[in-house]
Amino acid sequence: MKIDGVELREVALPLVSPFRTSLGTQHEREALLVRVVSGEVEGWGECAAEDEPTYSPEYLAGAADLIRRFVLPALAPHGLDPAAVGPALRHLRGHVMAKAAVETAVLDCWLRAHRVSLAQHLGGVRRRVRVGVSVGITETVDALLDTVDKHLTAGYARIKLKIEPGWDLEPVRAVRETFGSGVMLTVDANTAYTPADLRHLAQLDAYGLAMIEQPFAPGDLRSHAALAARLDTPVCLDESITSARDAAEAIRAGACSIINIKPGRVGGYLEARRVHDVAEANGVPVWCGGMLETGLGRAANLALAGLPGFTLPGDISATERYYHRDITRPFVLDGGELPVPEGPGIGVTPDPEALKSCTTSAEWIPL
Ligand code: OSB
Ligand code: MG
Repeated sequence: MKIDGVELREVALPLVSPFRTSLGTQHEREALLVRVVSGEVEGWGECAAEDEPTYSPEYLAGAADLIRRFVLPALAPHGLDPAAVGPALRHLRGHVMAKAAVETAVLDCWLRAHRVSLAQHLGGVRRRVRVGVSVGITETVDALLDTVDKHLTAGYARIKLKIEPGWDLEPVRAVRETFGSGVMLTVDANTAYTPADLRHLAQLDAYGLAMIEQPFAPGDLRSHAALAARLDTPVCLDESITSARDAAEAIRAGACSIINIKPGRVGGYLEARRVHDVAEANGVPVWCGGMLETGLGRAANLALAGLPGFTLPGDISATERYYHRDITRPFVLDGGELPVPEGPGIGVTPDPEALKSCTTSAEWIPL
């Protein structure tokens, strides 16, 4: 089968409420969608890159440029073959999120043509997955307690608090004291600390956290290992892990005992499965991270989260936590779980009206 062409579409979806992390505040999610067309079949991939290169070195306009200029020409000779995408793009250094978006669209199209779901293809074993919610930094501790209360009432299986220097011990203690020891609570610093903060971070051990996520710079495995040696609280890596090889290295270095797997950050769902396999072989639990995805990315993440090693609740929240109006059917929380889509490919498609109303640009590139 041949790829007829690829559409690059940029969308902008206002968030239900602003999302503040140590990296900045987001009011809307701008996203790049890739649509691959092959005959009567099409497939979708959502690029995890954000509008600014703060979480990752990639950014939306850069990803679109890379896809246009280098990815599609390299892909053209291969036809519709998901297994060929990785090898065909290996000579392009980095840009894992841009590559992942294209590979996902090719994979979705190919799976739809073969009437196989992404969950089946990846080796999923669950029809429903437990999910958590990532709670941004708020103006006051009271506002944080209100937000957490709302999410616990909704039934989320885990609460993750974003932290940064000046917003860590106090909010964590307040949440723990207010909601009790039964709540699975974690923190995520998005690299906001330095090795000099080790003693300060060690005080988090008092609050029974299920993990501390990425306190230090992506390349600083040594400080993560030093923290892991000092704390009872497990250390989880996010930004540091961009491949299965990174995962093996981080585990060997003692830098983490849990891994957050984001398919975009590791170059796609096929590499995400390899990260999962490496972690599983080493007894390291994993969970599926989020990038404030639209329903397209969320559907695919749910398929991944059904793999056996995903034993911790992921950052895959219900649609209403992110958007008033998503581009796909909404995902609704049920007993702290979301259903893994069952249809062919990623199992969802955009609603044409909703898609149109949030589109800021669209470009058709014949192959
Ligand atoms: O570090 O996990 C992160 C969102 C954007 C960039 C980085 C992160 C996040 C989140 C949100 O925590 C998770 C979600 O999509 O619900
Ligand atoms: Mg994170």
